[in-house]
Amino acid sequence: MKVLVLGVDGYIGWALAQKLVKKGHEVYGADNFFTRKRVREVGSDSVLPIPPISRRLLDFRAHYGKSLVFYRGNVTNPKFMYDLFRKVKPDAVYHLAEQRSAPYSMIGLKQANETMVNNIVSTMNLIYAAKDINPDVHIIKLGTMGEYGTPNIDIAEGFFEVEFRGRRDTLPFPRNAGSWYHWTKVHDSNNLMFANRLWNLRITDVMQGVVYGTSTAEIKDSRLFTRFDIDEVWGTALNRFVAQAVAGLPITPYGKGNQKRGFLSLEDSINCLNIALEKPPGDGEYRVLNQFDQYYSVNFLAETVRDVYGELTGNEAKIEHVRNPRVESEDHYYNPDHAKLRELGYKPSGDLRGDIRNMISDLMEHKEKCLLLRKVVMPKTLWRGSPGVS
Ligand code: USQ
Repeated sequence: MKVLVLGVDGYIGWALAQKLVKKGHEVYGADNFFTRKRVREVGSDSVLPIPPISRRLLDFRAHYGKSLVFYRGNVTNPKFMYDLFRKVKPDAVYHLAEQRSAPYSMIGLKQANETMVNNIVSTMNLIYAAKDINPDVHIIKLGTMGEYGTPNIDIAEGFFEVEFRGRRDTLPFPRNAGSWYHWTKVHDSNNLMFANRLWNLRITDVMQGVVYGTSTAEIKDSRLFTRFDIDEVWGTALNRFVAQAVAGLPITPYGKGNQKRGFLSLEDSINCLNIALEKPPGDGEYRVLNQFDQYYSVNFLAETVRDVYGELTGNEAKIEHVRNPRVESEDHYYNPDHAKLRELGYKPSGDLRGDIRNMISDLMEHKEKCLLLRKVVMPKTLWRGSPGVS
């Protein structure tokens, strides 16, 4: 298949491209290096070294014996998106090219607007390019479990049957996001659903949990590393906790730490995204997949990292609850469905402690870099402090 990965230079994009080429697909990628640039702007960097794209592409070719055809450009530019579709004529396209950080979207109005435009406009461009140029393409769009929020009832997988005043209907499960970033994903889902109704586009909308990990089955060589962020803006919970332990910093559950989220390893994320490709929805179908392995509380993850780090190194990592910079429930019910990917063949690796052990070993080799980034690890971006125009 001809597969186009938008956002191929990112954490998931680069790992996914390797999986796809190994599976025998023709892989095309696009990126404008937004993440590299914005990560530098908050004084941070990927802990695992990632070379410039020119070097990455050479190493990719040397390792896999096949090229990744790369296009540099901005997916919020409709002309760039249309040209890509005309040149590549993809059978499937992954949209991983959105601004992906909740804290980044909460820094202030400028970043909130940038996130809105980047994410919503890029998805609109994708919808129209698909409709005008290649209406049979399978769109695999990365959404987030955070679209649903944390309601006090079970969370369905996209749609649910509801009875109200004696009448029944199947409706989209309510979305109630917790950052401007997460809301952009809700808007995207609404737009994709409507595009499907208008033009019968074939769409998989992936509600993905928090991804963790330093490698995948493909990434066995440091020249193939994907990025790994640990700062307060671009790093995510479990990745940060492991890096904090390695750097001798306190592990930081926010607030009470009883908030729960769905988590999955990078390896599982790539496998699920590959299953979505290999088992596509029917013609004209819009489907939603809740993509995560298990849900955990932040406290449970912090304690597990502390324990595994202790077993592996004999050193003690400290846990320090810090004031929650976010506006979110810290104690809540959480029970999302996640059956569909399993029905399609997803077998979770299911070894959280083993994954954490591997991450600790990988990061120990880059301990200096973790130490260098110490200044940008503690949370500074306050949800309620988000400034407008000064
Ligand atoms: N958290 C801590 N301590 C930290 C960092 C985070 O307690 O040092 C807590 C947060 O308060 C939150 C939870 O961990 O309750 C998850 O935060 P996160 O930063 O790991 O993840 P989040 O901001 O929700 O976003 C990440 C990705 C995003 C993806 C999302 C999936 O950046 O792209 O969509 O995970 S989900 O969380 O399911 O919506």
